[in-house]
Amino acid sequence: MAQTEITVPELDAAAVASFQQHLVQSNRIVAVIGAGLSAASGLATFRGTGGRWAKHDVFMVASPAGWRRDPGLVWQFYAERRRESLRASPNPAHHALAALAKHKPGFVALSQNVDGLLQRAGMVPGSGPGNEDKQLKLLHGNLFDLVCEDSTGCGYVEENKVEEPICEVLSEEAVKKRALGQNVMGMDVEDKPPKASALLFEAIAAKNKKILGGDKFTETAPTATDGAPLRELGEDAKAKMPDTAPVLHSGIEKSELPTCPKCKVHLLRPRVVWFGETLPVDIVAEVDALFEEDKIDLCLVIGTSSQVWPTAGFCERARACGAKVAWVNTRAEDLKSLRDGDWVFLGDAGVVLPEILGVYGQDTG
Ligand code: BV8
Repeated sequence: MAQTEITVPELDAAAVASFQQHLVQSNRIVAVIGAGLSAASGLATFRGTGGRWAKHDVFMVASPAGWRRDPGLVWQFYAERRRESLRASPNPAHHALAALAKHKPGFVALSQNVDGLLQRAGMVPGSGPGNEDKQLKLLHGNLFDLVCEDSTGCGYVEENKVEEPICEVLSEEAVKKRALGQNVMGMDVEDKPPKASALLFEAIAAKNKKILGGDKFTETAPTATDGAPLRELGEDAKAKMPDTAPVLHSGIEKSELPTCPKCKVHLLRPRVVWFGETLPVDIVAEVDALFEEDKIDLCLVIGTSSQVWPTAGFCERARACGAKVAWVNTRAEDLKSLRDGDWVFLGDAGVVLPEILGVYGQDTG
């Protein structure tokens, strides 16, 4: 996947100099990382223009309710992201952070990203007994780890499963043919692939809002008309859209999805943290311990809209430990808890990070 080149305005030399002066003296450094770190690798973020949540109802593909309702749709969403991430390469920002980890043993990266790119740049993830000192904490999990959906009764885990496809129905061809969630229950995909439209996704969201209130998504049994065949919806169809738009279904049966090889009963799912699920307990404990330390010298907030909790609160927790804060983002409006004295470096992380980290962002060889 081509790396996207984004030109950035010149950084303020005085700001860079004062940041680097602080960096030299910093031992305990925390980075709070979001999808913007991987943008230069060609991976979509979540909430920006063209972001993932513009195309998918987040609660249909990244929540336990969405999984219970249609695990095939959830798997289609993650199968696509696995392929995109495997095709992408770490960009200079990933490499700069991996180099910083070698120069500064007190550096720890708290990443919301599940794309595996920091690992491929050389950072070693880990948490829990014997791994407390690992410098990469995967707050929201990893696309390439699979777990049994029965995490308590079975608990099967398969790490770094990069083989593609995971199963026939999730192959690129099969997913394209089923056009991610655009199939309607009972429709024979083979000869009549339906053509849903953005209008339909809007109608679905409107329906969810009408039924459920707000934008929370919980299971809704499909109504009788939900299976109604999709019609090619032209512009003038807006007015005629039925008030009960068909509920989208992947059309994938559970039997077609990967089954846990240990219990042979439940499905395998991606080991990622969905909305409404807690972050991995080991990581929560280590993050709490980190923010109970008496001194954090520097907090880098990189490529995140700081909208997802509890990660969105980490910057303030670092400040409470004495940290000075540096922001790296393309959008000033996303610097949620900016304070006087913070460093603000607006631009593509792929360009800015190597520049501000200087020698600390260069490999020790
Ligand atoms: C939980 C799955 C508790 C993996 C994701 C208060 C406290 C606790 C919870 C909550 C709370 N309030 C609300 C909640 C619930 C919820 C939440 O936060 N909701 C939000 C939306 C209000 N939180 C949870 O459910 C969390 N669980 O707290 O458990 C609990 C306790 C008891 C019982 C049950 C639960 C779980 C959160 C994890 C959700 N899973 N994804 C996946 O599919 O990837 S979240 C999703 O958002 C991704 O993981 C993503 O990483 C994360 C954050 O998004 P960002 O990375 O910031 O991406 P975004 O697109 O938003 O922004 C990109 C930024 O980059 C932008 O600023 C852009 O300007 C910038 N940028 C773009 N290009 C570049 C760039 N910057 C630099 N260079 C560039 N080139």
